[in-house]
Amino acid sequence: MGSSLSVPLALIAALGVAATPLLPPRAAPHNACAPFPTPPATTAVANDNRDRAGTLQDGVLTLRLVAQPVAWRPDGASGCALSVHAFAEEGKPTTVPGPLIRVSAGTEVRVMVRNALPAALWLRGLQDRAVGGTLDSAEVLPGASREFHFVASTPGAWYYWAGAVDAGLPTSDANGQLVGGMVVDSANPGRPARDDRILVLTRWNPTGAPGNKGFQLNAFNGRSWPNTERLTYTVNDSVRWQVINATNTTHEMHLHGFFFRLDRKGFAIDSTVTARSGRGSMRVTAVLRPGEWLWMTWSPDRPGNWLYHCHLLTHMSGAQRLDRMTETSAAAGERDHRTDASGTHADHDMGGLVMALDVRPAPGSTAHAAPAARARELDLYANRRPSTFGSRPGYAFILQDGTTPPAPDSIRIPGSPLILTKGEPVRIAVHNRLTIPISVHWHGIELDSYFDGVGGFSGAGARIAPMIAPNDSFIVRFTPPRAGTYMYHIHGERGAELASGLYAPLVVADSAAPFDPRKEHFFAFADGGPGEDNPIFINGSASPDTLELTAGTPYRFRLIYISSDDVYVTTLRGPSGLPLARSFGLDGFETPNIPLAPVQYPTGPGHTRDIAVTFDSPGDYALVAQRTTGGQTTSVPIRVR
Ligand SMILES: [Cu+2]
Repeated sequence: MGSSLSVPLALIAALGVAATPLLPPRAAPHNACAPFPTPPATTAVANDNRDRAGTLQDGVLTLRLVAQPVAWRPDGASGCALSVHAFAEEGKPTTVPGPLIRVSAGTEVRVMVRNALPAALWLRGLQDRAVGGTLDSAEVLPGASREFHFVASTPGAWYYWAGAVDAGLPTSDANGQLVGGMVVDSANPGRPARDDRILVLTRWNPTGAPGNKGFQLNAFNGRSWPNTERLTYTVNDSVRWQVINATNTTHEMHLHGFFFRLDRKGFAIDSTVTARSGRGSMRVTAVLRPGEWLWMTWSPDRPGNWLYHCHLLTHMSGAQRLDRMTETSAAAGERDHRTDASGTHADHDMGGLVMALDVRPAPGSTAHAAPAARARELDLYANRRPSTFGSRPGYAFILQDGTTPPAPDSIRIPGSPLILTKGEPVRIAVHNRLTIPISVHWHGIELDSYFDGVGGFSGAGARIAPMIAPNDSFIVRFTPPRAGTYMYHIHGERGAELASGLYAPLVVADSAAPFDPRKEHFFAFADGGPGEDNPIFINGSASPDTLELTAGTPYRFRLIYISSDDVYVTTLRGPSGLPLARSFGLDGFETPNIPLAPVQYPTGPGHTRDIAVTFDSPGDYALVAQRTTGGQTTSVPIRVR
């Protein structure tokens, strides 16, 4: 018997899984795993979804699956183990997520499923997903087997799953890892497979977890940050990902530094496919609702370290690491407010649904020279004002106006809008006046990795951006290449800095169409302060002032969504129903020829939206935000004269 490390590594090697963690796997501190029940002796292997399960012969895929108990270690061999149920291909190690069924459209699939668990299982998803079809379920009794037989006709990134009850989605209890990808490729895919990857999201969210309220663990292909796989690309690679949300909650998946094209979306749970290939909308963030999957393509044109992560804080914060399960919320808050700069954002503050991308320079390329053009110089201060939210401080990014820095306790929420010009270099000195190290992300801006704002990670090779220590500053340089609406915000956090104000609009205007404050208005949708059960803030207030506008004037509304975790439905209401407007830009990427439609959309954090609206007639209008998880609303009254 080898050491506890050697067995899983041998299994990984046997499967040809070359998962490269960003950082050495972090050994769990002594006793950190104590709250978890003793796991089964067998450890699941993280499935990177590069190997197809089963045997393909004469156009028929044959696969034998078994559902059984297993220890799942989302942080690798030295991390804590969760006792879960998962699938194995008979005779092979159990994997999380389950074995990948991957076939070309038209392939006949025969899957035998054996239930080695002590309770009955309901199986779903092992069937064809022809558009318009409905999903069946089938019960497999303990010790019994059942065969599923179908022809996979419809391309998509589906999944199969099992649970104790005949439910519509995977659960997030011990059965939450009883899911596996089922990818059906076009019969004639016409693209190289090298950069094609499948990312399956799963979740563990027990009820009654001790201490750390709201604790949950979310994983990419069976691994959780900082032990997720590091994906490696070369500049100009053509990258395609099929991202499958096999969790029972919504995620807002954000790519740093690059736009991606959303090619196709669908629901694993009801056979719907939404083809978008005609327009291929461009995004930096895409929502994945429960049971939803997407195809996305992108091409890195700049080297460096980048992230792909969920923008919901509870799915990407360090608080969801398994070795912090024992911490109470109060202890976590205490730790989060410590003042030392030793732990960086990357290795300390993030957890869960975060994936590192390592983009290497193209062969033969050399580092390009610093831009010759003279940069516009700005000084930006991260300020703090005590007792802003009851006894808790408020924060803001404040731009220096003139030659004198702003007072350290001057704040406005959201922070100062940055109005930049497309193609014009800017140099921003970020001064940290807080008591904690910070890291500032320029969300949606295509810039050099070093300035992307993930302290301890952004950059390349030995040149890694530091955290900005208290009383220190950091110079950010970029030349925005695209006009649109963006934002800047603290990246991740240690306490509740985002909810307490550390975000602001960032506009890139075209020099041919300069920003016009009379006709362009920001609406920043965010949390109304730290803690729970706060109102929705629109532009820093739960009861915003009335906006006075004029009928017949074309306006541009720039909407910015930066709550910690909430999705808001935004509605523009008028005296006689819902006025029509043109939503012509999402995430800063403008799309031409969008028809007029009512303004009414659910939007999660990490998005921006541009709306063109002309009010035909005077009256009282309102832009209303409503939380999807509750009835609470905040409105901006708009009086049109
Ligand atoms: Cu998420």
